[in-house]
Parts: sequence; structure tokens; C-alpha cells
Amino acid sequence: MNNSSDLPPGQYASDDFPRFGLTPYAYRFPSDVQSKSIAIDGDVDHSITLSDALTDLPHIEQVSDFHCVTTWSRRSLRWGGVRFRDFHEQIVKPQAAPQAGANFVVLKAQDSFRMSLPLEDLLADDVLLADTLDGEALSIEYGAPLRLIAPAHYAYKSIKHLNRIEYWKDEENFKLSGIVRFMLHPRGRVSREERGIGLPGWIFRYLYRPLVRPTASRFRKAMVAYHEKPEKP
Ligand SMILES: Nc1nc2c(c(=O)[nH]1)N[C@H]1C(S)=C(S)[C@@H](COP(=O)(O)O)O[C@H]1N2
Ligand SMILES: [Mo]
Repeated sequence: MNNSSDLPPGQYASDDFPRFGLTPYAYRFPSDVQSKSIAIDGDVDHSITLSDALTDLPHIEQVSDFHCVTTWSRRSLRWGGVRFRDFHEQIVKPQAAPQAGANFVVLKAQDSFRMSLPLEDLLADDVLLADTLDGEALSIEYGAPLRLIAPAHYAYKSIKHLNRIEYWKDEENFKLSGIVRFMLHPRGRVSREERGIGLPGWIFRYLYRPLVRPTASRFRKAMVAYHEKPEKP
């Protein structure tokens, strides 16, 4: 049922699932949509680059809701991928060896988008490194070739086109500039309405809602332009 009563505070159910993000990213696209390559770096004993981050790990499917901070939510999306926790325990720990206390994780994407989360949040049961949506390989719109899915957090944490993960002891290694700094919450938990910092969460609802349509439209136009010129990502 598309009933908003069981949605988190301030969210409404959207029938659309737009390609979305901060406007500067509308015209940025991944250059490699094939290889699920991930570099692991930061305060680790060994910096490594995996050519396929998902090999040798159990591939699972999970249905979850997706909550954009601008208040639209898309219900019941079926993502497939590997649990971040499995990736961390079975690949990162033995191969890269993050140092004690390197619990602040920075995620980076091919379009230069970047995001941080405490390691603890990434180890939750429902956090995936996802490579499929509805059983199909991720399209460019939805984050090809690999994205994070962190359903308990606003979707700005669910970074698309993921290709680099850094483990740090010190949060100083992650600096956001200007407006972005106040827009993005270090944890961004949906249930607590951690939309941003410096203002109560509900105030952001009114700031963001007018931006939904123009932003979705800009991202849609950019995608059309991309498909018309596939040789120029
Ligand atoms: N690499 C990257 N990841 C990103 C973004 C982006 O612009 N670039 N936007 C974020 C935001 S704000 C949202 S709401 C979701 C949108 O995901 P979708 O385009 O699959 O709907 O991706 C998040 N992850
Ligand atoms: Mo968003």
C-alpha cells in the first residue's frame, strides 16, 4: 500500500524513481560502467585495488525503501549485491588491514561525489554494495556499475558509481566545502530526521521540497543528453 503513514517523518511516497542528486552532479557520469573496481585506501596497512569488489562473496537480494532528503521516498526497491559487512570482514580486513581506530569511512565515486559514514553504520545488516536493481545490472541512472545502499540513511549516503573507499582514524581527512557542509549530516539517519546540521530536521523539509521537481527535471535532461552522445561520457 502506498500509504505515507508508515514512512519516516516528513517523507512522502513517490511513484517516480528519478535520477537525482546535488545539481552539479546532473551532468557528471561514470567513465567506466563495466568493472566493479574499488580502491581501498586511508589508514590501512596495504592500499589495494580490487578489480571486482563482489567476487567470492554471497550475492543477496533485499527489498527496501529509499528516502531522499528532499522528502520523496520510493518504496520497495529490490536491490542485489553483497553486504558491506561481508565485504569489510572478508576482503578489506584480510587484504587491506585497516589500522586500529580507522572507523571513519569515506566513500568516493566516479562522478567525484563523496560521502562519509561511521564504520558502525556501514556494518548494519541492510547495507549493500549493490550491482543490480530488480534483477538487472544497474543502469547509469541508478548508479552503474556499483553503488552503496544504506536504507536507514538519507539517500545522499547511498553513493552511486562507487569506486573508492577510505578508512580513516581522523575525520579531518574528509572536508566538505560551503553549503554542502551544512546540507550533509555525518550520519543522516532517516528515523531521527537527521537531514542536515545546524537546523532541526523538519525545517529542511520546507527548504528542499520546492527543489524536487526542478532537480529531477535537470537530471532527466542531462541523462537524455548523455544518451544522445554516448561517445562523450
Ligand atoms: N555518485 C553519486 N551518488 C549519489 C548522488 C550523486 O549525485 N552522485 N546523489 C545522491 C542523492 S542526493 C540521491 S537522492 C540518490 C539518488 O539516487 P538515484 O539517482 O538512483 O535516484 O543518490 C545519491 N548518491
Ligand atoms: Mo537526495
